[in-house]
Amino acid sequence: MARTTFSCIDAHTCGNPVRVVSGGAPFLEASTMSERRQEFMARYDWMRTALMFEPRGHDMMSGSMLYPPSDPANDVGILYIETSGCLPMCGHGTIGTVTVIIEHNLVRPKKPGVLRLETPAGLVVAHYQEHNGRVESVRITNVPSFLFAKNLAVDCPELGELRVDVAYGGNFYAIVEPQAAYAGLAKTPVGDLIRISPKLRAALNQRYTFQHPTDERIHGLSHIQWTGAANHEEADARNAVFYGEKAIDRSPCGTGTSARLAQLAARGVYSEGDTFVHESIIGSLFRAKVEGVTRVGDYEAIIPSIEGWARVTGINTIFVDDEDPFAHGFQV
Ligand code: PYC
Repeated sequence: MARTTFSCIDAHTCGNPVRVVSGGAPFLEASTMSERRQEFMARYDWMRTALMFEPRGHDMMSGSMLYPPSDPANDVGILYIETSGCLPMCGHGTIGTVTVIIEHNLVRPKKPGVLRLETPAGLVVAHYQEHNGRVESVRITNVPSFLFAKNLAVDCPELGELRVDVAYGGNFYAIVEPQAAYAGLAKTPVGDLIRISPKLRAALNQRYTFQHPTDERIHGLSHIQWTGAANHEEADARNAVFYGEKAIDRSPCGTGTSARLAQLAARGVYSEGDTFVHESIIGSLFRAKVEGVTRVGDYEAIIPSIEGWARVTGINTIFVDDEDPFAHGFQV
């Protein structure tokens, strides 16, 4: 019998799961996290499906693996694993991973309170607040984020014609705002969003091309962000991000919040120094800020920061047994 063992520390960031693989990640020959992501997807994707899909995971499962940084000025490299694949960047995943790293001493930061993280999408710097061995909050300065396309028309199954903007915040997001065919989050059952989102994503990817202007490895629309008015008194807006095949992010979504802030900044609603509080489908909050402005290729971009919290839920030793017919997981 051949059995592969993974040591994992499970956590959640504002409600969404983060499974940090602290032992058992494969050795990757490539040196940058962007190249390692390609190598992992080509050679070891079974590890992702085994750890993320049922019966060891579930529809919302998301996690990370840790690698040495390619630049000695940085602290650690992060590979994101998720039900949908290996994301270039994941905000809730980063906040959870930083919390686990610090609370469980997985990496010694070069500078206390700061972790410089190499992600497949680029450098992300995390500042964390620690008290009595517990990380109370994490603020990440994300990769440059920008509005990619405005007012795209799409024939959305079940809803009819929709207009969406597409923005990049580490992944490409279609941002669906209330309009004639979509009444907003408060009036749309979550089950409808889960059923409609993959069809909308497929329709958009079929009709349009989404290519990062300076990184040929980042392409394709992966997420749908449904927006609506805030419920929480401290929030400016509420959102529900769909990813994978059936998942609605329980957190306010870090890369989605970055994309939304980039869209609103491009409209002139927010500018450098402004803050934006984003609420999730379960009422948890991320606090975002426009830290600066820059350019990505021909696009005007913002540098967003996202602040949130995570809690460790347990330590999990996971076996993947060759004789298990569901060794590599399944989805229904
Ligand atoms: O927080 O960036 C995020 C994220 C992406 C997918 C799920 N969460």
